[in-house]
Amino acid sequence: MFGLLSMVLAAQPQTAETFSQLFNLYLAFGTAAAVIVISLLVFFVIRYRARDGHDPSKYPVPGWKVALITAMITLSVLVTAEYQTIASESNITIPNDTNAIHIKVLGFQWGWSFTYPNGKTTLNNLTVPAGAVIILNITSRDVFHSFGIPMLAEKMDAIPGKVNTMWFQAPLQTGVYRDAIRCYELCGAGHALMIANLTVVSQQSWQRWISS
Ligand SMILES: [Cu+2]
Repeated sequence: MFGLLSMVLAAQPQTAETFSQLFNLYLAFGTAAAVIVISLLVFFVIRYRARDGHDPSKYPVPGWKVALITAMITLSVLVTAEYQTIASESNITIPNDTNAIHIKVLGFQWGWSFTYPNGKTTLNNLTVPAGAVIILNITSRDVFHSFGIPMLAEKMDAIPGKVNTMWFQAPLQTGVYRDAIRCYELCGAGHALMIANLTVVSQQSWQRWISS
């Protein structure tokens, strides 16, 4: 478990890094908002609690200045978050890389089959060379499935009659990432067992593996 975790952390590719950065940005905004709102709530509850000799109608009502400051803070937070999100778009766009390896992914009840450029096919195991750009063309043989690699923060629908494309950069750390791939669309009795390994090999081993 910890072995896998340290492998994943050591080999975070660009796309996964982008998503974790965005996640941390939104988490920071969310935490700040929660701290401010809850602190004010507690402060107001204590400050303006019902007491003998206090007339609630005598307290001042916040004016347009408070409304303006609130609007400006909200706007700048939204602009920052949106800017970061849009700036990450280039990491999601399929790269125009001539060395990219195109692999066909077929989901079925219940498993995943992978077909490599030379026609070689594997079942429930996706083997890729370390660091390479991998372009997946994902479809389904029967019902709706969803192909996901959570450690790379990636997911794509597998729909019969339609090919969806997704890409990732293979981790730099070689090894077998057990159960790294799973189905994210409830697709029948065997859905929970629709799991595959991601195997990352060195460039030399890849040449040997693909031609065997
Ligand atoms: Cu499925």
